Amino acid sequence: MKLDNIFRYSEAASAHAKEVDSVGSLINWLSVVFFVLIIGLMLYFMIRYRRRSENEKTPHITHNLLLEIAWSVIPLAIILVFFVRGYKTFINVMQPAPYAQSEDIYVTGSMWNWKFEFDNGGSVSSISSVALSPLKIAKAERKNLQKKDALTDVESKNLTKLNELIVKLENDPKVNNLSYYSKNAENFTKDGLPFISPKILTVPVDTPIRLVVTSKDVLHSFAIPAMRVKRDAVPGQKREFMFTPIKEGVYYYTCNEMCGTDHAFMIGWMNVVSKEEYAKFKEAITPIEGGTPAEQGERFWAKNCMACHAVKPNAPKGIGPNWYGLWGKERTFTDGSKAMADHQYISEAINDPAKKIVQGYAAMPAQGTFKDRDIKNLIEFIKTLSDKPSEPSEEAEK
Ligand code: HEC
Ligand SMILES: [Cu+2]
Repeated sequence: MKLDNIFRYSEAASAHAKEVDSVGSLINWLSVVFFVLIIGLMLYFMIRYRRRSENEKTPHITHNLLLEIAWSVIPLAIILVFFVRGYKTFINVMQPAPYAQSEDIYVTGSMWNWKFEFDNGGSVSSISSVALSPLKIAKAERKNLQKKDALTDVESKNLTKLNELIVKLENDPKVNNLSYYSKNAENFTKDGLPFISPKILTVPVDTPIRLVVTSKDVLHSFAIPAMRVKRDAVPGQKREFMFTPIKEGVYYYTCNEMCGTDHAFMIGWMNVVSKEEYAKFKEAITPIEGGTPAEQGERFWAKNCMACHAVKPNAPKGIGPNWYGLWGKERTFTDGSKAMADHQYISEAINDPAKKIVQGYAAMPAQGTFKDRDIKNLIEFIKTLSDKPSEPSEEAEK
């Protein structure tokens, strides 16, 4: 048995996991050493210097300089070692690599599940605890009915039935605890359906994965123990972290912030698969309606922007600049300043066209404000308008 197994780390399945464990082991072993040393000395001194008779007097010692310096400097040195090792590992995980190299997934926590959105517009969610409890399903249905202004005969009968069912379920101790829990347990069984269903968070092996974490309601925290990552999900903020899975397999993720009654059910599996499998997974979750973000962006362009902006190489000069090859290109403006065509620039060019005017053109007439999602789609479309669609890297949204 390896000595470190005493500390029972979960499987180390990401590139930086070993490093995290070694920092952990260092701290744990030092704690063991100091525990034994301190408790040992204490016990020894208790016996060795115990009071032997009623009139024994303790010698008066004011201080010992050497000893005091030693017990200040040695712990300081040890703590500095913790700091340097911990900081190096921390930066390694939290400092994002360039976008082009990573697979970016948006993670949104809400009461009580996680939603994962991929760059092809597809998304998967963890199983919401609401869907697992017959009581919660009934309550959700009742709420929907109660929202309506007028109910049909059938609906009002249903409402009566639901009310009866809810009372019955609420008084059923099995539903309130055991069966509820075991139903969850079934859903998270390793060999159960979720693994072959596209409903599982799936990521490719040996690829840097960037998770952009946020929350819809309260504070949650997204953690994958086997990857040794964890980041708080804060409403209104997009927080990033990266990891590179090194082993195919199934690992669990969890909410690590006590967020309310069903906090414990904000769990699910993450499936690490080969790159080929991953491509299949992504295909499976591609939305049928609406198309990919790039396709939606193209439709948006055809409706609103086609009159002035061409998108084919070598198109004749129009009223506005051709978008072909625009992504990542350096733009020069009438005032001589320059900027790179990235997320920030294109969003600004649409929302505030008078701010920077491309050299050789008249100012673009204001197009009104568009939804964040439309602009995102449009940018995805513009990214495809080049010989090298993945270049340059995607920019962080600030
Ligand atoms: C009436 C013509 C017209 C329409 C319609 C129009 N634009 Fe423009 N657009 C221009 C002109 C002219 C420029 C160049 C001057 C400038 O930068 O403001 C421009 C510049 C741009 C740029 C900067 C391009 C570059 O090469 O750096 C972007 C991005 C852009 N437009 C987006 C849009 C979007 C998105 C739409 C549709 C919602 C749209 N435009 C509709 C005329 C138009
Ligand atoms: Cu939570």
